[in-house]
Parts: sequence; C-alpha cells; structure tokens
Amino acid sequence: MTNSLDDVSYDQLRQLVGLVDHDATADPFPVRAMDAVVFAVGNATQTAWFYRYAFGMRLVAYAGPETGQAGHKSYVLKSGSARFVINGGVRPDSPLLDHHRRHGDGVTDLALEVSDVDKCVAHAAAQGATILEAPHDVSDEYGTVRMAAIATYGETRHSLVDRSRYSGPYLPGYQAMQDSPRKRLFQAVDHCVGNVELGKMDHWVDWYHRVMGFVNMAEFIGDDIATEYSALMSKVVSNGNHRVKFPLNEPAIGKKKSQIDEYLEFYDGAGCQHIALATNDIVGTVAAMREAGVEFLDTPDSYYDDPELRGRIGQVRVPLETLKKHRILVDRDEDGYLLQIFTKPVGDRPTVFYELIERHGSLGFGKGNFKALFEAIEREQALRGNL
Ligand code: TYF
Ligand code: FE
Repeated sequence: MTNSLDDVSYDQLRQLVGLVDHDATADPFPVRAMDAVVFAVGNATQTAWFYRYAFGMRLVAYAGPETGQAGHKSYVLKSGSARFVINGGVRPDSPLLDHHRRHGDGVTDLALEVSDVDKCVAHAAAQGATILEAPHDVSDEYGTVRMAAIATYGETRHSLVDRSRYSGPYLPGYQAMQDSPRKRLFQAVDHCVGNVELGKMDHWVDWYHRVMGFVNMAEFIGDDIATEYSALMSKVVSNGNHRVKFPLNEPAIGKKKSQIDEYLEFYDGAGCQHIALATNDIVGTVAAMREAGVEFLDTPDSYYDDPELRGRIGQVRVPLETLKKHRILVDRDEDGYLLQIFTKPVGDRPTVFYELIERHGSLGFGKGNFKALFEAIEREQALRGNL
C-alpha cells in the first residue's frame, strides 16, 4: 500500500536534505531515515485538520474508538517522505492527557526507521541507554513490523521501526484513509532540534555519539556567538549520510533571558523545539502557508537592504526582491546556499515551531542568519513578556 504520491527519489533527497556518501556497513546503529514525528496534542482531530489544510499534508491512516482503539485518536499524515502522527486522548485516564497537561502540544517520539531493530537495541543497551520497549513484532494482514523504543532527552523517545516486511498504511491497527489530493508543500523532514537544560548539551551530544553512532556536523553555536546575541549554545549530530540531523540547544547566560529558557519553562523540561521541513519551492510553500493563516517571523527590511548581503550570497535561484517580499532568509557557505524561514510557535505555548528550508548544496543550518533570526525570536519573546 505504498502511495506514489509520497515518492521522493534518492537523488531528490540528496538535494533536499543534503545527503553525503557514507558506508553504513560498519555502523553500530544504522539509521535509514526519520520514520515519523509523533505528537501528543490537546485536540488531535483539529490539529490533523491544521496540518492538512495549512501544511498541505494528506491523511493516510487513522486509529481511534471507531477502529477499536478506545483510549486515543491517532491521525497519520504524509507529505512526500515526511510522516506526522497526531495523537490525542479520548478517555479521561489516557496517559496522553497527562503528557499534554505538563507539556502542552509537543513531540513525544522522533521515530527512526532502522534496518535491524535488535542490533540497534543491543548496541544502545550496551551503551547504557534506557530501553523503553524491547524489540517485538506487531502484525496484521499487511505483514509484520518489528519495533522497539529508547528514551532520549526529557520525555521524548526514539521508536525504532523496521517496516521492511510490512505493506500497510502505517502500523498494525491503523485503517487506511483516502484524502483529497492537495498541493505538496514539503518533501522531507530535514532536521529536528532538541532543547535541553543548561549544561546538558554535551551530555546529549555524547549520548548520540555513543548510543546511535552519530557524528558531529560542522555547524555549532559556541560561547562567542552565545554571549554576542543568541543566549544559546548549539551542536549538531547526524547519522552517517546526514539523512537524520539533530541539532541540540542549551541556554547560555547572555545579555537577555535565553529563548531556550523560555521553552524549558513553558514545555516544563527538555523537548523538541523545531522541525525543519525541506521544500524545493520555498516561495510557493510560504505563500500557500501564509494564505492558510500560518504566521512567520518577520525579518526587518535592513536585512535585505544590507549592501554586504548581495556580495555574500552571490547568485541565488530567487530574486532578492522576492525573498524580501516573503521575508525568506538566505545563507551561503563553501558548499552552496540555502533559503530558510521560521514560523512563530504553532500552539498555545511558546514552544514548538517550524522551519522551511530549501537547500542548494549547503549542508549548514544558516549560520549567517543566526543574528537576524535570534533578534526576530527575541522580539516575539519580548511581546509575550518573557524577555
Ligand atoms: O536548526 C538550526 O540550527 C537553525 C538555527 O533556537 C536555530 O535552524 C538554532 C537555534 C534556535 C533556532 C534556530
Ligand atoms: Fe533549524
């Protein structure tokens, strides 16, 4: 039951998320891709509607009271290779509702597609990771999925999923859904960022090295940038071919209260801060999302009128005037350039937000935009009275 509407070729992915060559045979924990970003929200029915109508995602599967799952509703949405699962409690004793009470709408699981669940869990256990679910099979008429789960920062988990022997729409117990075709606004998850407590960034970077065999990527925000304007420190870990990238932020003592402190306060602990979605037409995507009511951070005219900008970015696919009109940021490094823009937080709490990213060779995260970006984030923080 694979759906051709979701097909994204390897060559497309290479461009979209910036893949590099890597020999996975020696990997202690070979990760293929993100399997899903799983959310717990206060109203899954309406949140699924938001992602369908504002983010252009298609509903592909559902489980809930109508399908024999009494405790909660679960909507599975796709856009290209990206899969979101939106969960909400139905019965008052649902553990999802406890999660929501503490954290608000948030990410519970950054599920990973792996080729050998047992090998990954054995390695993770040997490295001291907390195993939340031992490897086990789940089956229905579409085949068998092998799954396990390990704990990461805060109350977030990584489910490990091998669906190579499964042809159903998501997991056993889910019913396939037909959704009307819609214009696809993004093709893949590019990276998922974690906010962790002060002094914990290096612990989690080391954890991803040891437990999952991840490597450091070049881009990081150190003391220098932190004290200058960002009030945060950041390092990026990724699997060998960069298909899965996890930047990790911690607050830094800067001139102002860190945006990471604001997150930790309102999320009540460490958690997923933003998800970057890869698109090959960021202008079209921003226009469609804005039309649907999604709010983006504003970038001042001075960013575009800076005489140094043109020299720094050189020739890009979209005229600078168009980028200015849509408030899209641009950065270039030795490998190429990228276009990016950030939404405001999408829920009630100042926690989870999205990034749209269009890569043209750059493997970075927009280092040249950090100053403008963090100033824009702090303007919003100040409006909320949290700066
Ligand atoms: O993922 C990144 O590294 C970029 C920049 O709180 C960034 O999107 C880093 C920290 C942050 C917001 C954006
Ligand atoms: Fe990002």
